[in-house]
Amino acid sequence: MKFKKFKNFDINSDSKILSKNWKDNGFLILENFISNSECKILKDRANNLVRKFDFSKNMTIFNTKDHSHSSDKYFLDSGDKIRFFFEEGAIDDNGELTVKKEFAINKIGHALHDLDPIFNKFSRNLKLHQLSNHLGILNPLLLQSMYIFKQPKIGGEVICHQDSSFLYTEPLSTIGFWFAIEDARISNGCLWTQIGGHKGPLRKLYTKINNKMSMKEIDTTPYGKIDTPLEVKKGTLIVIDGKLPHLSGMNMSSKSRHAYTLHIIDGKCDYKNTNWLQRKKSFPLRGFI
Ligand SMILES: O=C(O)CCC(=O)C(=O)O
Repeated sequence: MKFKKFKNFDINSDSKILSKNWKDNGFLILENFISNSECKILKDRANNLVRKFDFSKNMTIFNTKDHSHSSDKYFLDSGDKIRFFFEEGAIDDNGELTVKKEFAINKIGHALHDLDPIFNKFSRNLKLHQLSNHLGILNPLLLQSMYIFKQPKIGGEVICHQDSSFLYTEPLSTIGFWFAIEDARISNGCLWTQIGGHKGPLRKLYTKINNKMSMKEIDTTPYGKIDTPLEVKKGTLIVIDGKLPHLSGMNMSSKSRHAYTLHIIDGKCDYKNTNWLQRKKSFPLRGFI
């Protein structure tokens, strides 16, 4: 099945077709949303943060298959911090790195947008504010950011999920902004989805039970066929409905696949205190402007 790639998106002239694509498909592909120089600025910054990171104190692996990070304080407290998570394949049985440090990190999360001046400047963007309003989020709040490396040869698989399972509001309001900082192809682990898959129910809830995070099944409807690769050029923004099932495969190629993601919620909705990501009262969520 085909979907539209907006070439040089303009919210005013594209407004109707944008709404139709969003409603029908559950995602939008906006090519050239950011420039090559913006991609370079973010990439250089992320690489610099990794260079300065002292990993001798913590080596938490990010793994979406068994959620081994779920019991890890370093992960659970990272919602309002800048923290570093390793690729599973980057650490051997003796706890030693199998690759150089700059090729070992799976992602940096989860408050780059508030704590790092470069990511803050990039994320607080009027175009994203207008787009969020257009998609029905009238009071957008920036909740979570991640710089994802999908490293060559060892870039970990992200299994099929819906973002609202992890960032749950009542009513549902989560939207993901996924910026390709490098070209994303099938070979280096691009996103895959089911067109229109957001029309199904929310299947799972990653929620606090007895003070521990657990994945609870709330609807047994199986996911549809995740048969659509979203191959995109660097500079493309993919906008993802919180209920759209999506995944990315392992990166076995020699090319990395960097992406920056930002997740927003509507401030009018109830963000649950059973979600894993919690912020201190003294560090409230803020909008784009
Ligand atoms: O970039 C990836 O490989 C997966 C990202 C993702 O699924 C997400 O941010 O929800």
